[in-house]
Amino acid sequence: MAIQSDASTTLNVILAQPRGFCAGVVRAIDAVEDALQRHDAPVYVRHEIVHNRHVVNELEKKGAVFVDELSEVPDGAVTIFSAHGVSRVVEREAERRKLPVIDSTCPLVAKVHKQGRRYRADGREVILIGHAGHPEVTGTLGQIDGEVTVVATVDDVEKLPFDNAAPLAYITQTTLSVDDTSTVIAALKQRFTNIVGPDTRDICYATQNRQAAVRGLADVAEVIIVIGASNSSNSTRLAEVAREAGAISYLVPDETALESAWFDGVTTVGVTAGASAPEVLVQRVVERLATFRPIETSTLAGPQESVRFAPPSELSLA
Ligand code: 0CN
Ligand code: SF4
Repeated sequence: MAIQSDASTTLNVILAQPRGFCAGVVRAIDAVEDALQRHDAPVYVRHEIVHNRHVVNELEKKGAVFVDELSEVPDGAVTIFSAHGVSRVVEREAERRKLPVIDSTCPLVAKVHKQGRRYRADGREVILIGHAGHPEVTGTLGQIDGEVTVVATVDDVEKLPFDNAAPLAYITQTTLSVDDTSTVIAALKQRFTNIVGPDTRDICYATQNRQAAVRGLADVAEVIIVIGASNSSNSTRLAEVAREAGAISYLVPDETALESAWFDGVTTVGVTAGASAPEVLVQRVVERLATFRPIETSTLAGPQESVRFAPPSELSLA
């Protein structure tokens, strides 16, 4: 029988460390802010600069215009590529139109592009572990000559058409579940004798650290709130990792999505945020929790991140 906590029972709220913005997100948002300082509004951003409506809305208020395709950008307008990266086709189209581009592709995504091109130059077929249709995956596919095959699951690996001894290489999306990816890599290595790849090191430091932190949170909290957008790969993975670690988890865009019934009979709730979710939303979630029950807040000890990236070269020159 569920224990009914009355409205006066204290709810322990434990925040994950690290959580929220990563270095690539800070760099991309700063690039839009910086472009708005240097140029007359509007500046155009291809795709959401990062996958978060709150971030996008704030930048829109300051004069950024978000578009899906370059064809929506007027001639001559400052054009910013999002943190997720773009294909060579998009880059070439911007060059052809002589658009002044600021490329905010995260350096860790660009590193995967380079690695994929290197494997291809070595004469290997390239396999990309990731989710088809995600903009980072679309961009990475379009950065490597020839066909790149996308796999997401062990089932996909079993269906691959290559010979067992074919020269293959794999690369991965930066925001995958470390555990799921290890399983897919093990299946690739078991089936193919001549395959090379970076193990799970293409999964970026921010993704790995936030997943480790949410696993720690699941040891002490029955319910975990992950703040992030449903189209955010790294945030979605955090909610999955929390669930796999035994907690009940909810992915919420902000505090308005919280329901008081989620916390009935619960003594400890964990709160974390995806790499694209601003800290202000964490504060708002905590404040909303305090309207349901008296709360006591603490932070689970975890590593401090010190990664910082230099701005896109187009901005560091001026
Ligand atoms: O949520 P994001 O904008 O992107 P994904 O997790 O969906 O890839 O976070 C920034 C990560 C990057 C690139
Ligand atoms: Fe870069 Fe990782 Fe942040 Fe994506 S989540 S922007 S790859 S640091």
